[in-house]
Amino acid sequence: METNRLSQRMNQALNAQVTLEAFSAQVYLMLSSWADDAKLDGISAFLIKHSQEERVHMAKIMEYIQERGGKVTIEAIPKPSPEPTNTKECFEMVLQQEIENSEAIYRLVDLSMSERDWATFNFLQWLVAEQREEEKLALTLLDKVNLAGGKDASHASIYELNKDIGETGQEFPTADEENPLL
Ligand code: OFO
Repeated sequence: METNRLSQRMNQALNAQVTLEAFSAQVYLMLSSWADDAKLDGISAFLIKHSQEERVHMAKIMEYIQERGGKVTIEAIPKPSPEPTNTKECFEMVLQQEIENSEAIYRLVDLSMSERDWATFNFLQWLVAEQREEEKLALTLLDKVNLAGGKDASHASIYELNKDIGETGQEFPTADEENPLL
């Protein structure tokens, strides 16, 4: 008897999203490491916490595939693009990454609708809502960077920006809470 409740195509597409979330976590790690090297400790701390959030997304999708009787296959994670050269570029990369994630999730929603796979459609609504929040956060941070002077920001405004972003809250559960398999 077939016990995988996901179509082969959906299983593969969700698996690709697992890899994309892992890639996203790598992008945030790369940005955090750039910020640390640039002595932006607040920005670096924010980005490393966000990297963990991407790992929570990855773990939730893995758990969903397994719950439906599917198979998770761990693939290689591509190398992130080169480091930014200033804070504005850093937060443009953050926004770009989030938009690409949203678009990949929308393609999954389209697939779930075309297959009338309502369980997956329902699961994906959590990620759609999550992406809406993440795009909002990324846009707000980019606005702050631009207000501080963008790529021509003074040392004084970068100092304030670093402090402010370091204090930006990120409410998200740990991977352990989200995925008891971990
Ligand atoms: Fe920041 O996004 Fe995951 O999905």
